[in-house]
Amino acid sequence: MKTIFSPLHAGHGGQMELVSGQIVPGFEKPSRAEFIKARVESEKLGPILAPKEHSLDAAKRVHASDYIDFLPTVWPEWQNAGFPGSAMAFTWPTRGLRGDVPPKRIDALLGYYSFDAGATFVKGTWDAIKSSYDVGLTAAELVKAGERAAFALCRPPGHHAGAAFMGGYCFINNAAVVAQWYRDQGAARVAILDVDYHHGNGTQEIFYERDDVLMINLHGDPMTEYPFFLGHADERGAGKGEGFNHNYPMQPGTAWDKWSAALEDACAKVAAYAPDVVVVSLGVDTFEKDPISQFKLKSSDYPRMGERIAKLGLPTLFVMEGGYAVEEIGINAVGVLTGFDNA
Ligand code: OKP
Ligand code: ZN
Repeated sequence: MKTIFSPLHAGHGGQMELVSGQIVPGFEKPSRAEFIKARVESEKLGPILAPKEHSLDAAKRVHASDYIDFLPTVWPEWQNAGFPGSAMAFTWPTRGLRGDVPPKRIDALLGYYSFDAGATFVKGTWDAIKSSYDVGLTAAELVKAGERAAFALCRPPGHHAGAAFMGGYCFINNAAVVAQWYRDQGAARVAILDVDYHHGNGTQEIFYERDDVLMINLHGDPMTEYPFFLGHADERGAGKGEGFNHNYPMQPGTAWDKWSAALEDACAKVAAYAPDVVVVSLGVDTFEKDPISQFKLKSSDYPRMGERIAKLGLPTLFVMEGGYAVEEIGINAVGVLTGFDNA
């Protein structure tokens, strides 16, 4: 299959993040995408193409317009304010505070538009976000034009970003953008299958009250795993979306036997829904050696994941999300894709 990739992702680098009371170098770093690209080449997955530029209209179909307009202003405003370091929130409008009045200071606005301190800006961040968005849409167009599948090598990832907030390394929700784009191009139903280790809280929020986008998440139980405040099994959708959101929270230590049983159930739901296209939020942080995750999938499991998804027999768009075991990230992500192609 074809891969869409942009070198502009690399300008989003050098971030620090808060882990267990310490500020440490960010796990979501540029080498992730470079390892994946190198593996796409060495495995001869297919051609690697540059993204086409797109207007932000498709982003505003799933995100609040003011949120999307805010993102490119962050770094220039942070510079104007004379703040050092990377642009990062430090106050959030949680229970008991006003969440409806945007303040007039860039560091405060960052809190207004985020749910954690995990989505930080440096000089090249906006260009990377925009390139990741363009990568997603360009890959989506390939599948719309008749390719069986395509790989959007997105960086930064997207699935924690909600309609009007960033967080967890995510800014624009690339999977949500492409799902909506397919609907706007005439698809009657779209299924999103999120196999990243972390619950895709942003994607769930965006489609929670809709029956035209089926949302399925396999992830670490939020009782003990990030993002903690969404992703429980009883979240089944609301209004006409009731029954169109499915969560499979799993315990630390989960390996292929239990994980693949959840995938089997998820695939049965996707098949029953009969979507026009499947969008896979492809995180490979389920890997046994992932530095921030607790599942135990092995490199040999990823091709089997791809084979199972291929068995659905549906047009499929893979959108890159997480995975932090940098040495193996290419082996595992491209393992899914070759497993799919060879099925
Ligand atoms: C993004 B994606 C590690 C803290 C982790 C954020 C994780 C974001 C994951 N102790 N904080 O879903 O891979
Ligand atoms: Zn993740």
